[in-house]
Amino acid sequence: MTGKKQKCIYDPLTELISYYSSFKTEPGVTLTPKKAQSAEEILKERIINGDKANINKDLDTALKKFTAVEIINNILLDAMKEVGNLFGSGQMQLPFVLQSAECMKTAVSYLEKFIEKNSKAVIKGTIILATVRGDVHDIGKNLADIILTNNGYRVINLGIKCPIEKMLSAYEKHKADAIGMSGLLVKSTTVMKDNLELIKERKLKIPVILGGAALTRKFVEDKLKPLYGGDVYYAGDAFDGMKYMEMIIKNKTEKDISPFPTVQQKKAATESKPIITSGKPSYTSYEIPVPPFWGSKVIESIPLDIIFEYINRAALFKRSWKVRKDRSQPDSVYEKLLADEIIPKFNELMLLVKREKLFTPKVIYGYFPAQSDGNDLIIYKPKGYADNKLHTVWSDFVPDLKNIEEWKRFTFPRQTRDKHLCISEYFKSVKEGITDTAAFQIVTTGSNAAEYSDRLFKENKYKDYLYFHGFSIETAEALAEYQHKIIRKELKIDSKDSPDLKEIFQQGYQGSRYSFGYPACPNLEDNKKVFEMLLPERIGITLTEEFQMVPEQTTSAIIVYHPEAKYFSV
Ligand code: B1M
Repeated sequence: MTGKKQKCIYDPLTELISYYSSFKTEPGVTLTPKKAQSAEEILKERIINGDKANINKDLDTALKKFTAVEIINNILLDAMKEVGNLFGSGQMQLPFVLQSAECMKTAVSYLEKFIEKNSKAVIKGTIILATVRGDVHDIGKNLADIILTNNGYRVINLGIKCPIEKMLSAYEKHKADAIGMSGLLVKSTTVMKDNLELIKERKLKIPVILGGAALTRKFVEDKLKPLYGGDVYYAGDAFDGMKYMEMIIKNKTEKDISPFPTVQQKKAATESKPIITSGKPSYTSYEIPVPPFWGSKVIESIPLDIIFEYINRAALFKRSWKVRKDRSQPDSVYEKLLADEIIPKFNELMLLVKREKLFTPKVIYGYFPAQSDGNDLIIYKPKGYADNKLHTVWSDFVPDLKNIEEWKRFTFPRQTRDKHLCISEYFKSVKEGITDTAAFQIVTTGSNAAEYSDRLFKENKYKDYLYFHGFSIETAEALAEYQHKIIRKELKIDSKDSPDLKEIFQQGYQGSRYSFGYPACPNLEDNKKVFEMLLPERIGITLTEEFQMVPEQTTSAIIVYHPEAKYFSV
């Protein structure tokens, strides 16, 4: 021994890591050893696998052979195209698409400093993207942004609640190629229609891509396209958005090639006249439950572990994270994906949220004397009560017809088909001369969740953004489910609860929870009355001018205990 430290040339740990790094490690994919690869192949594979760790090293190697622009255009974008194909054919799930996009973002950010000034070769086109006026939903728009940005497009993301004037001036300022409008509310489809009319009125020829849950391809093609006259496309998902962006850019150079055959304007279906017959169900006898208190109260300390139990995992995985079983693959592939990635992510999020205090669950709920009057539901308050006492528990109050007065009146729509159902029918009527019990609730996971979610998006942590956002909204839903359970318990009707949580998610209990804006009570404006009754500002919830609640992870509902009350749509 010389005393001089020898440089270790064989490090077993490094050897082990490098051995395993030569295997694909994506869940559900068979491990195959690599053959010798070129710099291009390595980069492509990294993008497809979403493997961004130390990607700079491989980019440096590639930079010896290609310019930064060539790497982006010919290697990275090509790999992203492959990612799109894998997604389209059901072989890649959304979280992994976002992981690839994240890797792309890292690579492009690194290459930016090597791109010569004035070189615009990497921008395929520019789109102005926004959620329309009155709508606060941004996850769909942001996913479209991520996919477009990381496939070579410049996206000017104007955020939520965006007026058309702002979109138009951004379109002009950035010399954009198209406008993308997003929106989840039914109302947003009307706003989109108004926006298109305004663009037409101004004789501007702007290609428009529309997306969001309330839209259908049929509506866009049959109603909006003929009205607009110009290019307007329906994007069912983020990749659809990109497909149409490609078409728009292509059309710019090859004029007169319409991506769609001319849409025949169809005659509007003759509207069936509503038949106003009573949908009163033939009730089996039941007792009107007496609540433990009248008025409303705030609950602020709900253990997160209890709420997490009520998360509908199937909805979280499929609806929010878009992780779905692909029929062309054996079940074992999906099960492996769940075991290797999805369940661990779910467990990790529960720990993260608790550790970082990202959710502050709060509830306001209450019980109110009520009676139906045709399609109306009247909510009563104690006669002569001072306003400042209304938003509390009404101690020593026992309602009878003499000591109550009308406070709020909801007018619920009635089905014009099937059983002609209407929510009001589930309550004793004014004619019957008996007061009934109605429960209302507003729950939230708090504002930290929305802030944290925004941060992840802004920091380009796309995959984490999708996971966290989905987890936060499904937790809000879980809290609503949990609070509904408490109400059933307090009304002593929980003996009908299914012991199986999966059945609880399918209304395996007595009664129903109807959220305002959903198909049985589609009028979002009713949220205003619920706010006046429960005063959720007390727990930091506010209502926008379009009757949406802030924070985003909030829901409101009326709880109907009637044994025959179940979901229906009008
Ligand atoms: Co509620 N909600 N919700 N909700 N929610 C909807 C939106 C609703 C349509 C359900 C229904 O009635 N069937 C309905 C609105 C109906 C209306 O307008 N009247 C509704 C309602 C009423 C409500 C509440 C008012 C209920 C209540 O509490 N009273 C309430 C409001 C909350 C508030 O005000 N803060 C509420 C609450 C909630 C939760 C919190 C529980 C949760 C989260 C909501 C959220 O995302 N912030 C929730 C959820 C999960 C839904 C559904 C089920 C799913 C929404 C979602 O996250 N989709 C939704 C019904 C549905 O969509 N089926 C519903 C995933 C998202 C990634 O998809 O945004 O469509 P999306 O984007 C896609 C594509 O559309 C496309 O690409 C995206 C990625 O694939 N795309 C584009 C979108 N924009 C694009 C632009 C492009 C290209 C592609 O340009 C290039």
